[in-house]
Amino acid sequence: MQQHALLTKEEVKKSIVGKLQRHNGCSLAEATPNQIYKAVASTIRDQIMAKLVAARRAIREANGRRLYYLSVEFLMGRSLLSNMLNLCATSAYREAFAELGIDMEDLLREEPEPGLGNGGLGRLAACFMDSLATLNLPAMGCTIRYEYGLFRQRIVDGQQVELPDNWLEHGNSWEIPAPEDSVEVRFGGRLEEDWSSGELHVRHMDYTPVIAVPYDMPVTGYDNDMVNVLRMWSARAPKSFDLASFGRGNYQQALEVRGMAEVLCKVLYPEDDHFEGKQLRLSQHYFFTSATLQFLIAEYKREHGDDLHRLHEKVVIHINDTHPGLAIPEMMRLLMDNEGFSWEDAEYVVTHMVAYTNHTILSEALERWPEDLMRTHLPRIYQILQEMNRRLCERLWQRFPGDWDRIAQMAILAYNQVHMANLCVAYSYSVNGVSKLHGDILKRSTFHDFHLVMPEKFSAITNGITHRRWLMLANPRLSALITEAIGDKWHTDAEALRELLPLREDAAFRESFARVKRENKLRLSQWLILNQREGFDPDCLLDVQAKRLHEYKRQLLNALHLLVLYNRIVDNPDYDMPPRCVIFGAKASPGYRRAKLIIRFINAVSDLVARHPRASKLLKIIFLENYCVSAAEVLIPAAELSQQLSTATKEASGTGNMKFMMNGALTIGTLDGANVEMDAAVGRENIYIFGARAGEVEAIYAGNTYQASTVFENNQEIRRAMTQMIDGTLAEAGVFNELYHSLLFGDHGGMADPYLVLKDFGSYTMAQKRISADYRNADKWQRMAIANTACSGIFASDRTIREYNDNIWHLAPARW
Ligand code: 26Q
Repeated sequence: MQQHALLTKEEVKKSIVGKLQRHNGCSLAEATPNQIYKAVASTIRDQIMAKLVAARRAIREANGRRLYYLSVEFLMGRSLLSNMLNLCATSAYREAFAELGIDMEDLLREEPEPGLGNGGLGRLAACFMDSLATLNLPAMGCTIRYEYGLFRQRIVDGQQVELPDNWLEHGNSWEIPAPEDSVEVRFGGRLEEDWSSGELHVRHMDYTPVIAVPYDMPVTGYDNDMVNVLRMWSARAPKSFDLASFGRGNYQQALEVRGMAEVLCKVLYPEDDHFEGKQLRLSQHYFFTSATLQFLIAEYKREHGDDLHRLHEKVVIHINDTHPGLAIPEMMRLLMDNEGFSWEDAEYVVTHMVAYTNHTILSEALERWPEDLMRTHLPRIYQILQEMNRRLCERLWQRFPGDWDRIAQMAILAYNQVHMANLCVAYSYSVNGVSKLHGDILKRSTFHDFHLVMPEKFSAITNGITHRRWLMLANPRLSALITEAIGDKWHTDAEALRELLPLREDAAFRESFARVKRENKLRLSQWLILNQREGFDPDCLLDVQAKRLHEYKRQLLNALHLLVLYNRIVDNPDYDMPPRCVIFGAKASPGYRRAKLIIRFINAVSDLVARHPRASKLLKIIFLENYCVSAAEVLIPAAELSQQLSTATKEASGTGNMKFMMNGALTIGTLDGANVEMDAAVGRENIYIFGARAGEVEAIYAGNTYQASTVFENNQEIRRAMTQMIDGTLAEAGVFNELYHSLLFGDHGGMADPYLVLKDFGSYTMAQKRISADYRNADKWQRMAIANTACSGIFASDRTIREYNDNIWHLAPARW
C-alpha cells in the first residue's frame, strides 16, 4: 500500500481551480477543455513528483543494481487515467469532476497520445514499464523523443492515407526536461592514432557534434510509492560550435550541424518487422544509445566514484531487439577511450552487463548495416566492431576449424555488412525469445550455431501485458464485475483471475458477463459513430482482427473468407448464420505496397457486402481508422472473437492475442507464438485452433513441397473468390492482380502463396463454421468466454517481469 497522503476531493478541486487561475488567468467557467485537461494533469503530476523525489532518494540509498531498458519504441498510450488509477485517486477525481461540472470522458480525450512506436515491440516496452514500477524494481526506460510519432491513418476511397502525428503541438504535460544531464554525441569525422605514449590513443577529429537533451516521463507503480522514468532523448545543435564556426567564417558547416540536430529526432520510422538501411535510422539508434550510456556512467560515478571496473555489478543494460545493439561497441569505446580500460577489461564489463531480447525471425527484419555506412558515419565504432569480429572469428575457428561458411554466417562483419543480431548474441550475457515456440526456433534454427557454442545464454520468456491498463482501465465494467465476484487481489496478482473459473456454472454470473460485453459493444459502436460515422448492431457477433498489416499476419485469409461467406449468402436465399460485425484495425507501413493493397481489398469486400440487401443484414465489415493504443482500449473490451492468424513460426509471440483473451474474447488462431501457450492455458475446448503447425510449415519451406495451385483447382469456393479479385467484381479489373498473382504464382521466382493462405483456408473455414454454431448457444459461449478471462492471468506482464528479474536482471526491489 502506498504511504503518501492522497488528495481529498476538496484538495483536487482547489488545485484545479488554482492552476487555471495562475497558469491561464481564468476561472473554470472560462477555461477551454484543453486548459482544464492541463490543470488536471498538472495536479496529478504534482502528486507524482512528490513521490518521485522520495523514490529517487530511496533507490540511491538502497545502492542496488539498476536496469536501463533501451528501446527505439515505447508505445505508452495516454497517461492521465493510468496515473490516476495507479495513485488510487480515481474516486477523489471523479467526485471533484462531478462537482465542478467537468465531463471525464471529454477531459480524457484532450490528452494527446504519444504514439512513439509501431506495434508489439513498442507496446511491450510500455507494459514492462508499468510492471517494473509496480514490482518496485528500479529501472529507467530510454528512447528517442520523436517530434512526430507513428502517422495518423485515414481511409479515403478505401485506401490508406498517412497524416503527420504532431503529438507535441500543444505541449506534453508529463515530461520533465533535464538539461543538466545533456551529453554530446559525435558523428562522422576521422580518426588519428597516437602511439607517442607507448600505448594507442585514438583521437576523433572533425566530427559533427549533436547535443542530446533528456526529457523524463514519470512512470508510476500501482498502489505503491515507486516512480520510475522514461527518459526520452532530444537533439539540439551545440551552441558553442555554432558561434565558433561563425567566428571562423564557417557558416556552411554550422548550418550542417544544425540540420543534423534538427532532423535526428524528427520522426519515428513507420517500419515494423522490416529493415531498411537508412543512414538517419542508424544515427537515431546511435544517438540515444550513446547518450544513455554516457549518462549512466556519469550517474554511476556520482554514486560510486570514478573507477568503472565494477560497473556491471550495478548496471544492467537491456536491449529491446538489436536496434540499440551499438550499446556494445559504444560501451567498449567509452571504457577504453575515456576511462583508460584495456580491451580485455572493457570486454569483461560489457559482456557481463548487456542482455538482448530477439523479437523476430523474419529475415527481412534482421538488422544489417552496410559496412561503408558504419565506417564513414561512426568510424571509431566501426574500428571496434572490426576488432570484436576478429576475436569472435578466432574463437569460432577454434570450435569449427575450416568451416568458413558457418563462421561467415556467425560473424559480425561479413559480405560487407554489419550483422547486428550476431553482435548482440555474441557479446550479451543473455539472449531470450518472447514465447516458448519462438525461443525454440531461435535455438534450433535462427541462432542454431551460436546455441552450439554458448548454450547457457539462451532462454525464452513469454511476453505479457499489463492487466491494469488492458483490463482495469480499458474495461471498467468487467473489472467491477470481477471485483464483486472475487475481491480486488487480482489488481496485483493476475493469477487470482482463476477464481472466476467455477463461476462458469453460475447462470447469474454468465448473464452479467454477457451484459458487460454487450455494453462494451454499444460503447464501441457509439465511439465508431463519433469517429467515422459508422456503428453496428450490438447484438451481432463482434469479430476483430487488430494488429499491424503484414502478409504473415494474414488479414488476407480473413478477407477472402468474408468474400466466400458473401457468395454463400448471395447464392442461397435461406443461408443462415448469426449476424456478424467484422472489424479490421491495421496500419500499413507507407512503403509496403502490398500491405496497402490488402487494406484496399478489405474495403472493397466491405463495400460489396454493404451493397447487397441480404448479405448486409448478416454481415458488416468495418475498417477502423487509425488503430492505436486509445482505439485498442475501446475495441478490445468489446470483442467476442479475436483473430490471430499468422502463418505458424512467423509471429514471435503476439501480445494483442493476450489482451483479447483477458477481456473474454475467444480466439481463432494458429499454433504460433504465444497462441500455443494460450491454447495450453485455456484448453482446446475453449479456443479455435486451425492451420498448419510449425513443424509442417518448416518442412514445406525446407522441401518446397506445397503447391498452391492444387488447392485452387480443388476448392471451388476459393477459386470463385479469387476470380472475383480480378474480374471487376470488387474494383476495376486489374487493381488486385498483384494479390491474385502472389497467391497463385509467387513473386519473382519465390514460391506461390508463401504465407500458406490457401493451404490453411479449408481448416480456417471449418473453424469459422464451428464458431457460428457455438455462438448460437449463448450459455456455451459465455462459459468459454469466462474461461478465457479466468485463465489469462499468466499473460500479465507482472509475471513476465518477475521472470526477467529472476533469470536475467537480478534487481532488488526498492522499499522504504
Ligand atoms: C529496425 C531498424 C531499421 C528498420 C526497422 C527496424 C524495426 C523496427 C521495429 C524492426 C522491427 C520492429 C518491430 C518489431 C516488432 O514489433 N515485433 C513484435 O514484437 C512483439 C513483442 O515481442 C511480438 O509479440 C511480435 O510477435 C513481434 O512481431
